[in-house]
Amino acid sequence: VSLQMMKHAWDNYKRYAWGLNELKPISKQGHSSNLFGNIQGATIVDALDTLYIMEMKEEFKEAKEWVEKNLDFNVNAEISVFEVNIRFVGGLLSAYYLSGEEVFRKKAVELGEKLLPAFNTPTGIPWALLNIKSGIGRNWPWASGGSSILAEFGTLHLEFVHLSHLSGNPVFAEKVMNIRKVLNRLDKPEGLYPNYLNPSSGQWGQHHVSIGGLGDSFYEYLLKAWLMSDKTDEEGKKMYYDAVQAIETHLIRKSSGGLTYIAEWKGGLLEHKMGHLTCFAGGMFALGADGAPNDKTGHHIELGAEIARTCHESYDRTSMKLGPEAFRFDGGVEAIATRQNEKYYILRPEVIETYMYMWRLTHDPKYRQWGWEAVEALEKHCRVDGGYSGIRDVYNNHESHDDVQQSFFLSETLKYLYLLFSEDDLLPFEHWVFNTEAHPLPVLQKDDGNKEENQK
Ligand code: DMJ
Repeated sequence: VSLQMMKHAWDNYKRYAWGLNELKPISKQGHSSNLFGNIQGATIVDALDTLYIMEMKEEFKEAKEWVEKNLDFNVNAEISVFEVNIRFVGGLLSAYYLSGEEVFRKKAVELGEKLLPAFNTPTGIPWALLNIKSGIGRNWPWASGGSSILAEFGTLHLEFVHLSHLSGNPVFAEKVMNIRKVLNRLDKPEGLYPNYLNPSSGQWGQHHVSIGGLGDSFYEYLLKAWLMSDKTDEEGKKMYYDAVQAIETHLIRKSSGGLTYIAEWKGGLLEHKMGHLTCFAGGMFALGADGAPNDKTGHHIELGAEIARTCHESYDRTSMKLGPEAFRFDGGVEAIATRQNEKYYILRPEVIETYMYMWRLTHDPKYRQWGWEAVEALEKHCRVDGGYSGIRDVYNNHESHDDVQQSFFLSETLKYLYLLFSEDDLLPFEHWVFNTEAHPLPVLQKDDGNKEENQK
């Protein structure tokens, strides 16, 4: 089924928005997001590995030809360093590792080089935004005191390690190792990482802590850096398990109805709200369970299972059976959105992602059932003639479509659904880690370096 969904999403993108970043499935035209500046083709690059894994060979071929002929980084464009890294660099790296086609490696390294000027700050903590022609960077105007964002500068590690591996140029890995060094020198309030860090002063901005938006994938990349290093990156490992410990103590709570959730922390006060983005953490806890110190393996799996259940409840308590952007545990509600501007669903993957990890790690059939409920809801409410669209209010009985088919719907949501219903030996976790946009990157085997040494 996810294959047919992919076909519908892809065919319509091709018909109405080919070469542009995303599709507007209701108005049947291209959608340009300023996250990618003038770089074009986000959906194509994000979808490459999904097409490959689903064995959609014709489509993969036409996507590859587009990349060869049209993917151009010599544009005068201000881009989001984070978004371009996770979607374009990540997408190209995966396409290369899966297919072995040189063009993807070349483009990934070329783009990586374009991103390097973002690190030209007093601390080496990169800017959020970069003009890839002039090399001038800056931060989001809304970010606390000119800060860079934890989930943005903390979500470069996996891709940059692979860029060094594939190019032979150590500079990429050096840049991301330095980010860790800066973080490790800083005092952390209660062992937590604030979402804001000023790249000039090297000081934290506002003490807001979140495992959802602005924080999320920083934690994910600590764990995955360790896994991707064939469990040799002890620093990443320690930072991950220490962070989880602090998160458990200060952020994880249980509602009176028995639902475990991850709250947000604002200068010591809890906001009892959980974002859809935060739901990825169920899968993360389960994925990290195996390496948990002090006999905590079972506990981390259990934590993953509880987050999965809470996030399923957030879906189940809506009329459309699709989850809201954020849900609350206060004012007498549990796992329900109370504010109008938190009731939307934009085809995000995190809940299905967690079902996929929980399925692979426990084989409890309920995760496939929950995934199937999501498929039915997507087909009923998000599928339109011209592709798939987000929904403005999941508590309403009538769809109001937002008219955007997000590129991550093809790279993540549909890929995780496909994996949820596939055998475990498709992209097995021993050999692959998924970047935060669901692009699989191979584990770098311990003895690889030696092999190369030996060959010299
Ligand atoms: C994706 O780009 C990535 O999953 C990112 O980590 C968070 N936001 C979207 C999906 O919701």
